[in-house]
Amino acid sequence: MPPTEAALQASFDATIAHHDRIEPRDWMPEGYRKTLIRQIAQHAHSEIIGMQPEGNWISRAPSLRRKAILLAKVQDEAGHGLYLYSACETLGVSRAELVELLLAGKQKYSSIFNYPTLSYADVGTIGWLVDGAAICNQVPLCRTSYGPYGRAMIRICKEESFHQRQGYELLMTMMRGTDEQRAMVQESVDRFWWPSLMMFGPPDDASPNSEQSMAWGVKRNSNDELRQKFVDMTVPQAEALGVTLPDPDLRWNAERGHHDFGEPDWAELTAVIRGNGPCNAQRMAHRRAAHENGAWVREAATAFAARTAQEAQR
Ligand code: FAQ
Repeated sequence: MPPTEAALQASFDATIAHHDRIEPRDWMPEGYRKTLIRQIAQHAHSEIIGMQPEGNWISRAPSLRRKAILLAKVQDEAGHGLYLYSACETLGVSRAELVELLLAGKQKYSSIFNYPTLSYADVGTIGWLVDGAAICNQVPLCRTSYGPYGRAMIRICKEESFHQRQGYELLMTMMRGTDEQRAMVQESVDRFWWPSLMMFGPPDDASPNSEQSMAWGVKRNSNDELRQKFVDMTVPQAEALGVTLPDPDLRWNAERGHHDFGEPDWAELTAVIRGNGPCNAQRMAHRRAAHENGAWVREAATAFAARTAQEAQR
């Protein structure tokens, strides 16, 4: 006799309670599957759309060395997108369907990639702050309860750490340069600081998904916990760099053992998530055009795979 739904649920609950992993072959509640598809797809889309702001500077990198580094980083982001789409496919949804949902505006990508990159210092700031925030958020996801997602995150986090260091090294080099270069770095940090804090999502009391996602072990920490961790990690790095973080309320609180900091503009985050950020329309138009221009590659690859399979059968 097949196990009852109650028995399957009990076995799922026990796996979660033991911090063991749920694997694709295991029974899982529909809500758990949907939450994972939502979060992993959003993450995958973020990696692919996230190639655009930095990709903007590949043809204008200041030296061959910087160009090679930037090309490698942007290629890594494409790779992260692919690992994540693959992890998502284990939940019974195809990559083609996920891309359609993104293009139809039914799935999201990270707010941070809707801000423009106005100078080469932004390449460094994205590495330092945006990859830094991504690492804070993603290291705990290596222990997420869904096996394929956690395993993809382990590999991604290793590469993200390298990305963060390349950004910091670029900014450090600029800070050791001319007054003009130092001003470029400060101006870039001023623009990216608050949007980086918004990457962690709305505050906990306005985060509809956190409670259930944490109960299922999909998320291991709340949005505010991770935001605090990021601020505490970044302040000493800013001091070492010699840049100011644009928050008059930022100070060490000895009692809490953490930095206090100002409130991000949550209305801005809502507007950006709803599609009204500075670059939303541009990012989606570019993604749509890339998808359409790539149609012949997908067709050719599919035809080649079918022919190879036929030949193998013969
Ligand atoms: N942007 O209830 P919550 C990278 C949405 S790193 C857009 O708190 P949740 C690396 C949220 O989806 C960036 N939407 O949601 C890189 C939900 O809407 P929904 C990607 C946001 O899921 C670096 C609603 O608001 N990282 O790409 C944002 O529990 C450099 C309510 O929010 C990940 O995706 C936002 N910032 O927590 C690449 C990490 N925040 O779906 C290139 C994995 C919230 O119900 C260059 N994801 N929303 O319609 C997560 O950890 C979580 O999904 C959160 C949101 C923390 C982002």
